[in-house]
Amino acid sequence: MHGQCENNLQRATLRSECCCTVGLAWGSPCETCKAEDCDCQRGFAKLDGKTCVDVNECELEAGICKGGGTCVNTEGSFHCECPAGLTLDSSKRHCIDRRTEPCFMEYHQGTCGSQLEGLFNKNTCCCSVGKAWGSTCEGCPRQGTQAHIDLCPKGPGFVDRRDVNECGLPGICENGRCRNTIGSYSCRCNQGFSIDENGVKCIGMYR
Ligand SMILES: [Ca+2]
Repeated sequence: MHGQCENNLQRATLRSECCCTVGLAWGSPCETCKAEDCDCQRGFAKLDGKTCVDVNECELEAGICKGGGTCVNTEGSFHCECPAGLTLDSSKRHCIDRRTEPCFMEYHQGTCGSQLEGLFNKNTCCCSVGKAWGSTCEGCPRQGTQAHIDLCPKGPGFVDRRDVNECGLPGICENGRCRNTIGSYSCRCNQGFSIDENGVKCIGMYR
């Protein structure tokens, strides 16, 4: 990528083993893989120098399946399988949760509160204003954890590289005006109201 090599494999590999399966470049300093590196069909390499055998991509690149996916090696290729309820994205390597479920803006010790109106994808909820998601009240992953990075790879406030327009979510900046920003949003409260502790809606100052 951009003239640099990334995602080093777990162990030293043959040029063909790398280039003819999951690799884009090989060696140190690395060189771009070329078609002539492969003397077997794609997914196969002469590991013993003589016969073309299947390369186990799952063993070659641990973590090739993202988002909780399990790698399954096959003859000549591999595929990712997702846990129940999750679906493979267009890259076929990343399991994502496309289910739409309730989203909660409060979560304390396993109890969910302040449910947003409507149903949302897990990432739309947890990468924006949600603290918990799903009819089973599952806490959103904490910012900075690997689970949060997997769910929100572009960081908080973004879903699939796109900024989330939190102002379009119901109940946001109630009793105030919502301003969407790239990666976040802010509320300007109406007179007599101030922002609540979650920064989500404006509440009356004299209650
Ligand atoms: Ca294989």
